Amino acid sequence: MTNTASTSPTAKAQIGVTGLAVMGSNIARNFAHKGYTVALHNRSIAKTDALLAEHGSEGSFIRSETIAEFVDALEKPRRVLIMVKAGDPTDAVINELADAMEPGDIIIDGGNSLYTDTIRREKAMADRGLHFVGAGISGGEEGALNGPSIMPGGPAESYKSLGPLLESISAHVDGEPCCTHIGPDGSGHFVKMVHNGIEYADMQLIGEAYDLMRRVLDLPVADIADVFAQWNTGDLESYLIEITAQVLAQTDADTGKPLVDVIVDEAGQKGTGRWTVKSALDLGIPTTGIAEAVFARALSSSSGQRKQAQGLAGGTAGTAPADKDAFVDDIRAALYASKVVAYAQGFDQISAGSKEYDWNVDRGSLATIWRGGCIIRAKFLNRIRDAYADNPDLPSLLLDPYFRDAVESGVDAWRRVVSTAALMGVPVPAFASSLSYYDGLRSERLPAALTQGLRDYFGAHTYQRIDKPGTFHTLWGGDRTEVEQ
Ligand code: NBP
Repeated sequence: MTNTASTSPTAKAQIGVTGLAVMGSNIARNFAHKGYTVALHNRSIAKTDALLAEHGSEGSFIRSETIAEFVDALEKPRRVLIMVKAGDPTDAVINELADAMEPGDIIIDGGNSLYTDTIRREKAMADRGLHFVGAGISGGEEGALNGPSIMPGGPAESYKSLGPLLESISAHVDGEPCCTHIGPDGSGHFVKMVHNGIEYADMQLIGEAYDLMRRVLDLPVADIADVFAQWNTGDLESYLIEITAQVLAQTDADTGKPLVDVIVDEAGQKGTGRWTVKSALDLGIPTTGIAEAVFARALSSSSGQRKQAQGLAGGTAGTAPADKDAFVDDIRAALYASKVVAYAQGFDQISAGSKEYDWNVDRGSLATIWRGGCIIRAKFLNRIRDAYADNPDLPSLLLDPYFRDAVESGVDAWRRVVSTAALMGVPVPAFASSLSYYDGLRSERLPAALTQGLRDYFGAHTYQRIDKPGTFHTLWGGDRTEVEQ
């Protein structure tokens, strides 16, 4: 074992990090910057040595080559953070560590694991007397180094020992750490998954706003960059709006065109958006904004089909609004309202997941720790935090007085944007579905009554009446009288 910096040969590390690719290296350095001694391990030793060669002088590290050396370098109870690829690699590392660790030690999985895997792993580790903490970590490589948002689940007891370390490396907003114990077993990875789903919706909405300015208003890209920069000084202030202005302002060195015009328009996805939608379907929660965002990426990537469909007529029903500034303002209002819907739906999914798995997730704390460090960090999250502080049982964010006012005052603009987009043939799946969701939510009666009638007709699925209790069926194939079941 080789020691670097000020670590003496017998000193033990307070935390170990295994998996030293971009995320693990930066988190290890972050711990070291905060004064912790960090044990380092990676499957291939070259990464460990590269980290020590480049950054060994930044703090106190202990190098290890084998899991046995790594575990031996840690003070007890041991705390090990795994930052490897999600799925089978994570299982392999957990099993190897579990064989070398002792009851009471803590294994933290900081990767993007599926929450059901985390539930399974936590149970398996608990059976061996080990604490297993599935921790969602957001903020990308920059956040990992300078302060991510951290969402640890797992046993509350482990948070007593682990919490101070994680809180010290997390981002801070108004002096508060962007890290809190989320709840038992898979809760941390579940909320991180929904966070990523909201990130998908947020980016899709931003993309639609940009596309409208481009295709309906014919604004130059540089002007659109300025609009986003301007929006970032108001209610929409957020990391994603800020970097949208920067990406749009970027000129391609080779062609002199805006960079966005030379990037292939096929959006990739690593899977957390898809997981969020699958979970929403299982829980029966309409997270339409996230689903539309996932589908929009899928459509963008159907390049063969898109190419062949390019000649399809779009009609001539629409004309561009005459007052461009007024329409830009309408788009801003539509973006804000749709964003409120996306967050309202995401928080609904978190409430449903929390209920399903008995996690008792505090939505206000979640909004608090998403204010900094993570990709969806936004001024807006202060409002969400306040909404849950005012009413912890809020049935929907849309019913909080502040958000209700904000959406109601923008609803006409929202309708103008969606209808203009439809008339002009510009796709706005997230804007439009958010507006439909809003209208569905506020409707006194929905056509679900007819759906129930149809289901009863073809499948005798029964229905309930608005005027008396009970379950009823109409004898559709007979004399069409109603019978109570
Ligand atoms: P990667 O997800 O690219 O994983 C690379 C690491 O996994 C390397 O250390 C590699 O070791 C190790 N590994 C693999 Br692959 N298979 C292994 C196995 N069977 N046994 C042991 N180690 C194995 O790294 P990353 O981008 O730094 O992300 C790490 C985790 O953090 C992932 O779960 C990711 O989803 C999550 N995450 C990433 C971001 C981000 O912005 N990148 C943000 C938030 C969370 P090797 O060097 O020997 O090949």
